[in-house]
Amino acid sequence: RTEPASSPVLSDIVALPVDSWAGPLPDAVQDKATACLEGGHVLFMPALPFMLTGQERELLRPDLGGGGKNISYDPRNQRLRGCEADEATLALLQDVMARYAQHSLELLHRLLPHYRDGLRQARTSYRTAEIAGRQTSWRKDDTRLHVDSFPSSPTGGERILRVFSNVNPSGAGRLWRVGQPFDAVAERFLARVGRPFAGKHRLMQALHITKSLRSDYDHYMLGLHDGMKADLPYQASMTDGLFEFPAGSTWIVYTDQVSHAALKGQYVFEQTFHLPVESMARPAESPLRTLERLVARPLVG
Ligand code: AKG
Repeated sequence: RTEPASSPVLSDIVALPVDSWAGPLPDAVQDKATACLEGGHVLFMPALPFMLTGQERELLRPDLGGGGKNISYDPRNQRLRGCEADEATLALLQDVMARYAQHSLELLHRLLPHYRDGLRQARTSYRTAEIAGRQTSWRKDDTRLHVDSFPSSPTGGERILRVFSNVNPSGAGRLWRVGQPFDAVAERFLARVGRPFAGKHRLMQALHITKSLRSDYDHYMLGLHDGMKADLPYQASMTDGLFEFPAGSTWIVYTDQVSHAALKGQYVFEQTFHLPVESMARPAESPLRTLERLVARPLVG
């Protein structure tokens, strides 16, 4: 880690002076953003709120998500999923989500211009449920430390980069825990993940368990995700790294690299992006290259 070891909690969170969704940013801010993000830090913009208009504030209702984790929006086809509401509310929500998708794309273009050609925008989500006390299976329980990996949507080694904005109307923060650096997590959990049997990835695709062919990389990443969440003594031993993202703030993080748990909070917007490892300034820092070093063989292709 590049930050001083004397501040173990804040060293994972790097504050940036970004206070608008548009307009140029100094080279020094861009360079710091790329280096810190790729080095496994969370970029925290305390003065960058995602604002809702008066009417849009009616969307701050827990029942809108129908008890699910996400209302999701696909900017590629403008489809909304996971929301139970009348036509007018759905139209309003669609506008807000499209605006968040647009704002977060512009923000990444300005902050990380180097990524522009490689960046692929995926789903936008709106999370209306209070995290604390939510009942889920252990695998879906995001209050346990984990790195992100999606069982049905393999990335084939591409990065998972996410932008979050806390829009809580009563000022409540979103409480996260940030865990060990990726190489420490990988060294600890990789040995427990068995090698996939020959033909497993094709079989899972044929059975529609995965939407595309899973790579060995996806297999190991899912193994880390599940291994971390299933290991309760490990979870209990990770007591540091708490950070509360205040209402009105925005943060950006490689969630496939930074082990994180979301412990408490309600009402957040989130936008997911993917990026090929080759588009990074330092591909050697990626989970793909780290895992390949540990298993001493290529994990995709
Ligand atoms: C995840 O989506 O992987 C989480 O851990 C949840 C983060 C959040 O909603 O704050």
